[in-house]
Amino acid sequence: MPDRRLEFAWGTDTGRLRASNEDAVGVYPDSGLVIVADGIGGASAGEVASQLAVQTVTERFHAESTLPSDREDALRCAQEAIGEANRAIWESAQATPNYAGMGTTVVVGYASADWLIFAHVGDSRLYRLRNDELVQLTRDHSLIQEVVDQGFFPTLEDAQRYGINDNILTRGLGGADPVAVDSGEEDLVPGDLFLFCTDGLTGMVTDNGIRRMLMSVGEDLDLLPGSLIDLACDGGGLDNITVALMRVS
Ligand SMILES: [Mn+2]
Repeated sequence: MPDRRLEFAWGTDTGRLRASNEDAVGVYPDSGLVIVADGIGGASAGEVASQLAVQTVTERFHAESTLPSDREDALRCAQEAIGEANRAIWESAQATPNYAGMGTTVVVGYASADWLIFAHVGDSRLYRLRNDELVQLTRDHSLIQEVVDQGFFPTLEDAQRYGINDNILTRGLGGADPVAVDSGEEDLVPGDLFLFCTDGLTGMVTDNGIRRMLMSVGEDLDLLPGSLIDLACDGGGLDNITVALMRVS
């Protein structure tokens, strides 16, 4: 295994309002794999869906004796893994009446020494902080994002202020049909800090608030997940909060 020069830290929290945590997170520092999912569904179904997504993607990446070694293979692996997770959730929902209608978002990242590929469905996000500039690398599959894309509001925050519901997904895992997966890739630069997160963070904290918190990180990356979760709780903590960080050192 080459020296990846990558550090990871992560955390998940129920927040202040919800009775249970339906987010799920899987981080595998030795593999360079990060998975964050935000489940939807009654009873404990959302929890089942998000955990099934993390488990299926984890198993798909570790199924071969070697991990994907180039971007093309890695992107294909991530897309196939998300497709398999979509089917696994749908099949589980068909088999168990309590799980009917369950679904989940997912955002997957897989990094080698020099690059990161990512793939996602839903409104869980990936951000990159580079030179103190925060860029959202994923585009939400949500109603409010579509309203912004159609030009009704300049930003998500404007649409939110106007009262557009920010909880309606236009795409998620758990449907009968193949799911369309969006993906991308990044060249890694020393100092880059990547944040994978659920909407329990981004619904409670502005991008600028996230940027300032990421910029405040010192040597100890392990402190950052708790600080981001505290920030989301201070902002209301109305939803489950999950964050996973990857730093290129
Ligand atoms: Mn959520």
